[in-house]
Amino acid sequence: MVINMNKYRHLSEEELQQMSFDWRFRGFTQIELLTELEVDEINEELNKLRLERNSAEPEKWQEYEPFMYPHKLSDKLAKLFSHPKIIEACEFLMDGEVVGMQTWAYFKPKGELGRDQHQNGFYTGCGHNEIINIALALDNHDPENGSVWNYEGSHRLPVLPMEDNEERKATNTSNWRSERGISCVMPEGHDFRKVNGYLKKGQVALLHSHVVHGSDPNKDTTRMRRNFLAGYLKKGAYFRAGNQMKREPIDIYELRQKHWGE
Ligand SMILES: O=C(O)CCC(=O)C(=O)O
Repeated sequence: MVINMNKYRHLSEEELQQMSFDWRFRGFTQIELLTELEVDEINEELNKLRLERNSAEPEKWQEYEPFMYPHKLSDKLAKLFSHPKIIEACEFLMDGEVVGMQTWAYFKPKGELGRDQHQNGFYTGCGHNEIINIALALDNHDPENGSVWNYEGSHRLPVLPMEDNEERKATNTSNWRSERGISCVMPEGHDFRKVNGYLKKGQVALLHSHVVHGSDPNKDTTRMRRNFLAGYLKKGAYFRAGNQMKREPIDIYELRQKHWGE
């Protein structure tokens, strides 16, 4: 693929070539973003927000429940959400301008269950390749601590039918209902390869709207698995607000200007 490098300031040609290949054939890709020290600062900030939330409403929150829209409460996280390299990657992969959609943070301590297999497009109702969800690894992620796995190439599938499992549903927390108990059904006899996830602390995974993915329980006895997640929509594309996330387009270029001066 010939890439017009004049358009890109934050991604190298090698990164763009790799991303282009991954997007075409795999449905997920990853880039380097932060140093370990920078991630430590993000972890500190998220931990502070989580503890404040929990102590403000102890009846409502379990210790490690996901945190919705943390960027709204923290300039540090708003800066991360509008990171120029992430925006550039999303513009490249969706071929156009983007708006911000959502942020949240996951804290997966040992023993925490994973998330059932799903396509993000099912929840947001977006068209093919019209939303990208990213996950910044705040620890090293691997199968032992329950990393996200993907069915390679499954982004070429349409939105799949969903199947309920009442027993799994009961494992959700009362404030975060979409983790378990509703999973997509893969086509019978499919031969998509399940690819385990490995991310180093500070790397970012980008997921195509339709790639089928999920995560396993954290079986590690000592390590957490935390991540900062964000969604970026192709400008003008349809999306569903959702009962839980109540999505609204966020002007990510305004945030980038404020925090990065570009
Ligand atoms: O990190 C996880 O356990 C799951 C993340 C995920 O599935 C998603 O962001 O759509």
